Amino acid sequence: MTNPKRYLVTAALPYANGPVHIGHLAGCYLPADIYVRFQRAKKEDILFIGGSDEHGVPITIRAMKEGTTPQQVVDKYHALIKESFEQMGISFDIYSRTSNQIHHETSAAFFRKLYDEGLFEEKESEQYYDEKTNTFLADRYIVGTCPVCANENAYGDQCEKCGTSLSPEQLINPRSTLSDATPVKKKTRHWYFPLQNYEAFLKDWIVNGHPEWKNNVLGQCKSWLDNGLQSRAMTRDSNWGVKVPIEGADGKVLYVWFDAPIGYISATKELTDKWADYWCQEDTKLVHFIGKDNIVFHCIIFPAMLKAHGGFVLPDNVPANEFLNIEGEKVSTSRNWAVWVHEYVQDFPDMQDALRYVLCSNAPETKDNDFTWKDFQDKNNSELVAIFGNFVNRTFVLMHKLCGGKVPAFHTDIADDADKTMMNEFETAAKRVAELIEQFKFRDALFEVIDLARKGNKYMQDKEPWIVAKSLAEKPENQKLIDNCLHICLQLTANLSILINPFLPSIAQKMLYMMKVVDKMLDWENAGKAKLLSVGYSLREPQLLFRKIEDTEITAQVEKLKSGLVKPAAAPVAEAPTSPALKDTIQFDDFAKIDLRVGTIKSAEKVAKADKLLKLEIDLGFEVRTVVSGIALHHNAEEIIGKQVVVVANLAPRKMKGIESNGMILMAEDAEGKLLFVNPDGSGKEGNTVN
Ligand code: B3M
Ligand code: ZN
Repeated sequence: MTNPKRYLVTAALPYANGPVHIGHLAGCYLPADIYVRFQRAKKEDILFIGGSDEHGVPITIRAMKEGTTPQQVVDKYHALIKESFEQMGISFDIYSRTSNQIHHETSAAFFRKLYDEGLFEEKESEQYYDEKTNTFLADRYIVGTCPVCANENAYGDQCEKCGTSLSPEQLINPRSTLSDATPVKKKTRHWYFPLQNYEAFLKDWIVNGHPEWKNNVLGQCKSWLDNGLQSRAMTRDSNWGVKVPIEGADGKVLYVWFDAPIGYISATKELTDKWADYWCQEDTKLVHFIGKDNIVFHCIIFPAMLKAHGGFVLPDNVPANEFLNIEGEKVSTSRNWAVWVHEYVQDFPDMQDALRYVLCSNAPETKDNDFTWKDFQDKNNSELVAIFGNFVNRTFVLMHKLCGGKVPAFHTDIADDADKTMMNEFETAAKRVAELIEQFKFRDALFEVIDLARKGNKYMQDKEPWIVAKSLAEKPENQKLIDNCLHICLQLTANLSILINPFLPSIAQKMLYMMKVVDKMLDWENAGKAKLLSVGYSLREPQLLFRKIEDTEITAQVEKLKSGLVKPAAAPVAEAPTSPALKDTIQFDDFAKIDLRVGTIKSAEKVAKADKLLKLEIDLGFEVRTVVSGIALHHNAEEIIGKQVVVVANLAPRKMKGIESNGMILMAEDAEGKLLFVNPDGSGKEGNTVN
């Protein structure tokens, strides 16, 4: 849409059944926020709508498992999520929740209108039911043995071991994940929305109307449309959710994916009386920011609902992102393989912008991407600190040292090509950044900003005002050269603050403070201008914009991630399994450095004042070694004498409780964490290598 009159931007409503992690930020909230901050700087009329999705099965299940009520679950997580967004500078105009009265009314009225117009099909079907907990079971909540590969924990919709698509009927010994009860079939009535009736409209609207949508989004839409759409139940049997507004529909609520997107409308109503201007006028540009798992709901189902209802604008774009993996593995909330936003802000206070930077420059815009702590450190230290921060800092330090703390004049008579080229860059960069943001290419846009700072560094390095300063005694007229260089660097700094503002808003604020200018300077109309700071204006001392991140901080985070990992529970959880967290790959040469030998334990005794330690004498054939080992809680000293072990024989000696330990023994951990001998049959020859 060219020249919309107003913008309405939404970001997916997170389920209030757990905290948000950095994958959520990178996938949806951060790009939405950058887009909105940019449009605000352009003085566009824009609303940014968010809120918690507080209905649906995951929330009732979480409550059942935690022995609390759904209300307690959503209260807790709504507050936590809202705070995390605030701490990360996600600048919603409203962050609402779907449990609000206004949402229940709005979504019920929406449903009722479609119902009154006869747009639903009412159908009876048999569904699985758990008689112990009195709940109808979605396929995901039924597990049993896979008929293909005999995996005992296959889900009712798919076996994740062999990949076969299943229906609950095919499972051998099906059981409910809620209570272990055998599910029974029970009749139930529901209202179905015939999506197939909207297929022609959707095809035309998406395929012909929006060829500019992102490839990943169009691809998913086309595959849904090509496969043919079907009626979808828009109600569920549950007591948690928006009550179905029809007589005799007790115990039934709206399907969570029916009510949740209407939450965008309810939240806008809650925010402003003028909500209908945004939702019902054709010249509104509606943009939904979401993750890729939400594409069908925002591009097919919700638009069909809006079309059926009538009177609402349809989304102009749905710039969905792919997923962000962590240290090479898929995020898994059930395994706790995630970087939680509320923990990040605790561990790195006042560093919201460092994370915003790394997540944006590494955003999964076109394909899944990986977040690693090492990369976080590298990007922070070598881009933010070394390029952007360094440029601004040097500019301020030199301006105080060589220009009396004031913006020096620009002497056109001696301006050279380098000066002119640099100044032209302001405008070029500003244009490019704007274009890229409009196209939802936030990574590229951010790269342009950093690149401009990089050019600033190069320009200053070439001009060397600190060297020129040494010639002043002989050639006082050289001050003009210094003035020109720092004048340009300062104007560039002002430009950088405008360009970085949508991405790193708190850094932009710090820069404003240093330049002693007000917010107004950040208006996008100023971007690209060569004269933003007035000559003679005195500026503050530089402040450090970024700080370096130390190796120890990174190691601590990696440790935390790995040690917080929850081992898979006996009962399966409704999430795709992932491979275990392995240490970094090593090369064969690294492995070959370790000398492993067979040894026999000759004696063992407890180490005084150390519960866990045993002092072992181990016969390696060629010598007897003393090794101190932390296995005392697992094995009695007497019982292990004569046992064979694998010894790391070339480990550097280490003192433990005053005893020098010369090596280490290898043990295996069982399911309960007990340490077992790895070489139980005892037929090895002492001193032999282990390969
Ligand atoms: N709560 C799913 C999710 O968090 C869902 C989004 C609703 S957007 C209307 O991925
Ligand atoms: Zn299987």
